[in-house]
Amino acid sequence: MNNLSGRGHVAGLPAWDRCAVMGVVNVTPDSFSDGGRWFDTTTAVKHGLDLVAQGADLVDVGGESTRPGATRVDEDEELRRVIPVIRGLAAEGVVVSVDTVRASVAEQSLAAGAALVNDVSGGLADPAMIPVVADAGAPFVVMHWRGFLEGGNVRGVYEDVVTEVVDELRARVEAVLEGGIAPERLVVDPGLGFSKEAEHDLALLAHLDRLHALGRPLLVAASRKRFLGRVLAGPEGAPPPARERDAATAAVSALAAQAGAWAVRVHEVRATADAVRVARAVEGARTAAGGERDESGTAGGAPEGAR
Ligand code: PMM
Repeated sequence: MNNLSGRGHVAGLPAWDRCAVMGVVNVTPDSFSDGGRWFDTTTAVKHGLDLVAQGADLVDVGGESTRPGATRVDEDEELRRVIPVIRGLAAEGVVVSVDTVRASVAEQSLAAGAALVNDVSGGLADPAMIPVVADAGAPFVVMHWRGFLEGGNVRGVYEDVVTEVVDELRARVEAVLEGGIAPERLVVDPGLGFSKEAEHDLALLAHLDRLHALGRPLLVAASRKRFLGRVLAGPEGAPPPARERDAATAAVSALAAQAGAWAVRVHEVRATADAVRVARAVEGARTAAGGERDESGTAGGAPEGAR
């Protein structure tokens, strides 16, 4: 199996011929990397449109921070934040995803024009989530999640992080399928930074091929996360602030695209849009070179599943 075989297509969404770019609009006062910047509806819609102009293929709208230690917002407030933004972006033809762990928010977001439900709990936080998404026939992101963090990273203990994340995600995929969501609508996500230390995130990025074994398109959301701060700081230094991690984020986007990710979720779109396009061009050149060698009878066939 070549390293591009995982990309795949998600039923109900456009088919992109490269790793897609999901731009983030956090309509929150406290998201860890961009909290407070896009907090009112007009600013948030404009920001989403700017992300599309910069090369985003879809826009992920969230109204509740999942940052460790963040206080939960109530349902009414979450709805008040996200629904008008989703409506505004969908009216402009943007492919919108809603980032929520609440079934009621997912349901109303889909009614307002969202095309995808991105649930960082993979359906664990709200038992009504899977039935709602199944009934709507919507695509669904299942992220690896061990619960909201209370009082430190107690759940971030692993003997073999890659094996455990793959096994736990497989169990969630099975539960979601049993709940009636169609397999062709599922996306999986290793949940970088969720109950994970920097070395765990890096190990997962080093082994995206093992996540492809789940047989579903893969979303990678590394943008501005803590592990990038650690990498950039080195062993002794202080991590740069979240907004100074965008070049590092674009580097991960190129690596994830090359490893066959279906999409990358990022706050700063332009550099990542360039990164995935370069990765696509290199992939095309590799395919062409493989084809030429094929004609001369000296190499194997074109990569399976690469398109
Ligand atoms: N991370 C965050 C929010 N939503 N969704 C998915 N599918 N995967 C993630 O890793 C993920 C997510 C937290 O980041 P933010 O608060 O900076 O947006």
